[in-house]
Amino acid sequence: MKRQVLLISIFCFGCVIGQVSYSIPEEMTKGSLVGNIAQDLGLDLKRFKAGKARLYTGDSAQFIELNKERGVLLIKEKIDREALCRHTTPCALHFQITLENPLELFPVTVEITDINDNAPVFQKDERIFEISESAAVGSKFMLEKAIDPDIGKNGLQRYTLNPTDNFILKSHPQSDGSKKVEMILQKQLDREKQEHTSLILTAEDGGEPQMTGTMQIHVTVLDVNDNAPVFSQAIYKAAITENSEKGTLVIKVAASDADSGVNGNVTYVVGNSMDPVSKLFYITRNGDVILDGPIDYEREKIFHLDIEAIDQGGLSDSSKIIIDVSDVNDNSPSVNMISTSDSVPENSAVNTVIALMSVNDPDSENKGKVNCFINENSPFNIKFTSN
Ligand SMILES: [Ca+2]
Ligand SMILES: [Ca+2]
Ligand SMILES: [Ca+2]
Ligand SMILES: [Ca+2]
Repeated sequence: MKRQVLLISIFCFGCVIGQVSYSIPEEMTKGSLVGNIAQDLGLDLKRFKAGKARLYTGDSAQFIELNKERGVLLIKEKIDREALCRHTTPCALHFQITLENPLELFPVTVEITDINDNAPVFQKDERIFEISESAAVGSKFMLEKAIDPDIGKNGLQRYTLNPTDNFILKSHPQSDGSKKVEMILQKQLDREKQEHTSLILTAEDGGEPQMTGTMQIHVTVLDVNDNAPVFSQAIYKAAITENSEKGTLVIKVAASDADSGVNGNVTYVVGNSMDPVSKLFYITRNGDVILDGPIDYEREKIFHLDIEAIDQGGLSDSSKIIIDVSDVNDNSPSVNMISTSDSVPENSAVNTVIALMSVNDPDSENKGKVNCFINENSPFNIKFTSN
């Protein structure tokens, strides 16, 4: 740094006697050479010493000192252009070299040029946004500006935002030369796909080497109820044994809802309360379908139960449960006399019908199969007229 500064420090504008200007970069270290003032004023060192050469700054702070013996101007105190001039250009120090016997006065100007010694800086490291997933494309979100106290191309040049999946940057030049920065939604957010996004806003200056400042932008996507519950199956199949007790679990059903919180909170109901079937079953919060009444295979062998899943926002899905009732042997065969004869003549022919009866068992298959017997020693026999 020191060496580079020394090399570029001196500019003597034509060396007009009586008026000297130098141009030096800011931040030169104490003791660095600003200019060979005696030579540039065309004076020899004897005159400098005899004339008691002095540097006069008036009231302003003295950043530069005169070395009378060598006839040179040196840095007395490191100069920070940003502190000295802020955004004013050009930034210059004005002072006089005075001599006595005879009295002479030489104005000197030292222009302080900018170096890129400041990175753009954001006031905060991060910013949090909470944005509804229903926010419209084109929605704008104001971002904080960065500050770079350097000037010209060493000052703030542009902003970038990464990644750009959902948001793009837009900056508007302001009257004070700064830029208003907005983040614009360019693709709809979807909480169900991505609830949190982190972006990096970078501010760049145009210096060499370039300096940058960054800020983290955290976006939390707020949920809206944009998903209905969905049953895991369009049709469920279940089986239950008749005469099962109240409270028996028939089947477990489930519907999922991609939303969060109450938007995804699903409750179940048995559909169509007008249907007597709906009185026989109920569904718990967990989707357990529970028997709530008597079921009799002989009365109903199959149930079609309509069910619904509803979220707190009122979105719903429906499904069906087909419940097969299985039979148990809960009926004894019954014998019903259809007609009987009060008496039978003793000379009745063999195979004369003397009584008609029906035998019935409403249970299914083998459980309903009936065998009929009659006393072996009696003169009567049983014949089947049908199944
Ligand atoms: Ca600077
Ligand atoms: Ca800068
Ligand atoms: Ca929902
Ligand atoms: Ca949602």
